Amino acid sequence: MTLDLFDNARDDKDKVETLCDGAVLLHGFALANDSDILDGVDSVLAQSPMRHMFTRSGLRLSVAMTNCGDYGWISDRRGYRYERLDPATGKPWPAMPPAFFELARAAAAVAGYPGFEPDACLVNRYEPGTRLTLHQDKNERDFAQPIVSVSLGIDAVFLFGGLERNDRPQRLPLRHGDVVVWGGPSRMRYHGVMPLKASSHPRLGECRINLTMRKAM
Ligand code: MD3
Ligand code: FE
Repeated sequence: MTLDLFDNARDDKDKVETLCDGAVLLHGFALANDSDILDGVDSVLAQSPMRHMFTRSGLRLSVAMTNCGDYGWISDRRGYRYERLDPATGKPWPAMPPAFFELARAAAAVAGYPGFEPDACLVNRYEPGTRLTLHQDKNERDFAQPIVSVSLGIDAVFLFGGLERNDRPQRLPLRHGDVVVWGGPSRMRYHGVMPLKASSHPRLGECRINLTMRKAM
């Protein structure tokens, strides 16, 4: 049985909100399947553990990451790119759990992007104080493909800016179960995450997990 009491406490659940041209926030869209999704996260982490990657210039990323799917996003002294093998294990990334794929596909369809078939899922882990600085996602081959992000665990304040780094970003609170689809003209917007405030989630503890599903190749 799922914790319906918590689900029902969310009066915004099932609200579909257009954030800007091409970007849609599906409030609580992952709540109905959240235990399958979290089981999927556990199985991915058991095969390809979370790790802190480094940038080309040798800086350690404060967000811990791993991946699943045919391709995984990595950063190291040679830069950012997608790879078929996990450098930590030498093996292919874990298969994308069906619950991830189906959620991404369904969310993309609701947002107006039917037929989405992600081949990569980046799993990001934030702890209180962790932030993600403004950046664009541009390591994927086809920018016409949307990106689907799933927020799990403690709340975050997401920043979404414009197409220029200097455009003042808007702040958007994201909660456990929220799904955002970024496509069309929003796909190349700068975005980031404010330093996480301390709080606790019943299943994940003092932690936020974000899944970012993409068509990398
Ligand atoms: C807006 N992750 O991994 S997901 C990332 O919460 C990343 O972990 C954030 O940005 C996180 O690259 C945000 C939401 C997101 C993802 C891709 C986007 C927003 C986006 C691409 C274009 C515009
Ligand atoms: Fe990003």
